[in-house]
Amino acid sequence: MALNKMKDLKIDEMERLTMDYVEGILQPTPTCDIWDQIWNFQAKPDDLLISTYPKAGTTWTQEIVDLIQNEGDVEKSKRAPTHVRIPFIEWIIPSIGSGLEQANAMPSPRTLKTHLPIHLLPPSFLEKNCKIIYIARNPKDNMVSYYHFQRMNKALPAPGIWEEYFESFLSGKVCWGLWHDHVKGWWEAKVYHRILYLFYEDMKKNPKHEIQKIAEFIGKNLDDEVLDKIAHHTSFDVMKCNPMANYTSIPPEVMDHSISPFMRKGSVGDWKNYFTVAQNERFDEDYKKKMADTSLTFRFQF
Ligand code: PPS
Repeated sequence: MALNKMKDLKIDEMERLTMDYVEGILQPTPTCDIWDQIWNFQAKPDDLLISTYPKAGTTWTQEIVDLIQNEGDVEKSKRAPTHVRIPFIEWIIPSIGSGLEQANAMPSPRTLKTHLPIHLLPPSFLEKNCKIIYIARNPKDNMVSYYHFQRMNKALPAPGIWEEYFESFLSGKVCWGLWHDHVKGWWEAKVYHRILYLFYEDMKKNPKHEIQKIAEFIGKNLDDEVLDKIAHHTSFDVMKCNPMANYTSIPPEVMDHSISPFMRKGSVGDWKNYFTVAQNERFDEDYKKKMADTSLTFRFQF
C-alpha cells in the first residue's frame, strides 16, 4: 500500500501491513516506500543508536538507556512513551507517525532505535562514528516472541500458524530478515566500530552488571544506589505496569494486547513451551550450519 494512501486511513480502518524486499531483506511496505530517505538519514556524531533484531530486548534497553541518561529519575523517563522518547528510524504507522520525521525534528543529543541489519544501516551512523548498543537474544526465544508480536501487531503481516511461522523464521522470510545473518553481521562489525554488543540472557542473569556496562559505554558514572534503582524500574514486572514503557499507548487497533501483551513473559527458555522435539532437532541442525562461521554463542536456558 502506498504511503500517501496509508496516511489517509483512519486507525480503525487499518488493515494489516504487507511486506516487501529492500536489498533482499523483507521490510514493512511503508518502510520500503521511503527507503531512499531512510538510507540517506543523516546521523550526528553524538547520536546513540540502539540496534536489535526485533524482539531481542530493544524496549528494555531503551528504558535502561533513558534512565541512565536521566540519572535514575523515573519521573523524567515517564515524560512520553518509548517510541516518542527514542524514535525508531525506519518505522511508519498510519496516524501514529514516522520515526524518520521524529528523529529529524529531535534536538541533539538523540537516542535512536533500529532493527536494520548492518548492511542496511544508513551509512552516516558509521561515518560519524556514532556509539551503538546492539542486543542479541537466543533465536528460539526470539522466534517465539516475534510470533506472538506478529499476532498482536497489525503493523506487521499475520504470522500464520506456529508451524508456518517456524519455517518463515528459519528461512528469513520475516521482516528484517534472517536472524542468523543479523546477529553475525553486527558481531563482525563490532571489531571495527564503536559497538557495545550485549545479550538478553546476560541482562536477565545480572541486570545491574549490564546496566553498569551500558552506563560506562555512554560515559555516565552512576553510584550503586542509582544502578539499583534503574535495575528495579527496568525489571519485567515494573515495566509491564508502566504505560510509558509497555506499548499500551499505541491504539488497540494497531497493537491488540488482548491477543498477546507486548510485555508477554520476558523469560529465558519459554521456547520449550512451543518447540516440538522434531522442530527442536530441525532448528539445531540448521543452526549448526548457519552459525558454523562465527565465534558468537548463545545461551538457550539457565
Ligand atoms: S520490539 O518490538 O522489537 O521493540 O520488541 P523488543 O522490545 O525488542 O522485545 C520484546 C521482548 O522483550 C521482553 N521485555 C523484557 N524482558 C525482560 N525484562 C524486561 N524489562 C523486558 N522488557 C521487555 C518482552 O516481554 C518481549 O519478550 P517476550 O518473550 O515476548 O515476553
